[in-house]
Amino acid sequence: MRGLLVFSVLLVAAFGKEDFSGHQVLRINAANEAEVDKVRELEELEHLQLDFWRGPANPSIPTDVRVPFFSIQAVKIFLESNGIQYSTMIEDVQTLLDEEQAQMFAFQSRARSTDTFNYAVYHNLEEIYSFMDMLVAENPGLVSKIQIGSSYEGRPINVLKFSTGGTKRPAIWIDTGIHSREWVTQASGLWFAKKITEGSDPALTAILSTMDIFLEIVTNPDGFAFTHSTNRMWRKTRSVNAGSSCIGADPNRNWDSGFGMAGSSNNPCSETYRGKHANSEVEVQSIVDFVKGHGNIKAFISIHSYSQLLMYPYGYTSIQAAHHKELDDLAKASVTALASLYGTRYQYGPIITTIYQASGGTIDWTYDAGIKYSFTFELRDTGFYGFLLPASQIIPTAQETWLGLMTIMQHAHTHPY
Ligand code: O2S
Ligand code: ZN
Repeated sequence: MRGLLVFSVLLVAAFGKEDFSGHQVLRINAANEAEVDKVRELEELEHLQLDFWRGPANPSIPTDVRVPFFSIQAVKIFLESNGIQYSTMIEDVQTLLDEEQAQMFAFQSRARSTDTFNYAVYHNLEEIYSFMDMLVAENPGLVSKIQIGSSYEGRPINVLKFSTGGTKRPAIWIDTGIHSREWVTQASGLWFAKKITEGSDPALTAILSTMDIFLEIVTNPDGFAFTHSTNRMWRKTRSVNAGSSCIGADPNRNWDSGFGMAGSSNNPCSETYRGKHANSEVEVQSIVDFVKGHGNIKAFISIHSYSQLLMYPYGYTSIQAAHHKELDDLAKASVTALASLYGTRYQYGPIITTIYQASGGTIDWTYDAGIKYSFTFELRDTGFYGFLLPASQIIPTAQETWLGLMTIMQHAHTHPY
């Protein structure tokens, strides 16, 4: 085992990709708040280099954490000595990564059209940007591409606009991939983009007769490129933090909504580092400028994975949103429609009680900016594969999520405000 580990570390050095051989993902089931607090102590031990995939939140939500090989014994001893239940969710992260890479390599092809594009595999940034250009070229009367900014490393931040006419019509915004490692979301975004152009659904045609749809598939291009080139588990942006060797800020903690409150970190090495100040990340500022410039966005849906949740504001406070009842009813209708296809069950509710306190989040800002129908989806799964969802689940995930999205979009269309 040790020999294999040494070899894989050398391999990384040779090819630059981070190797996760021997890394395990543990699922920690804290029985009460005291045990959750104990798990939080682990978060502070930077030398363990733990990567919390989810949590710690509250006793009703398991905490999933990726543990490097060299920390596994220490973490298991800590949990066992505190009587905290845990199980192994992923035995070896690199094994799943190797399978994912093999699948991508096997199906790598340069699609000549969005009809021959393979939606059932994961694609890199270049393939996704090429898809966007093909979709625009194939649908000149419906689809256009807008560059709303450039990323920290200078990549274009592209948004697809779907419009049948008019100017500054009431609009719906959907973004995927703000956390770069949540690959099923960008992959679903590609499927959504194609679906919108198919014109076979009268309900969608009705929406597009009076509303525009904006879809940002790669909302964190630098982070996404990094997940392909170097570290598949990267979540944040790739900005340099003055005074720290740690890179990036969490783009879902960087918005000017409860910024800096509990539910984010001021440590640049944390996965939930909020950034130097609100909107410090250009990937966030670009959306803020676009939303303010447009001024007529009626629904804002930001898509993450994993956990199978549909959430609405707030994340930074337990104060109920003014439209709590309407949002809760709409979330219930949305997850019911989603479940109707394959039986996939979602929980729903305000961010802070459905998952955990999170400050500086996207939809808290959009809601407080006046966009009533602000929602965050957490796609499949509930913690078998986590971020490493097999590509075979991309299309089913996209298909069921679309039903949930349509429920929200139809409500926004029939309930103008
Ligand atoms: O941590 C996060 O950003 C959450 C979503 C928030 C709305 C709480 C996901 S990535 C688990
Ligand atoms: Zn996320």
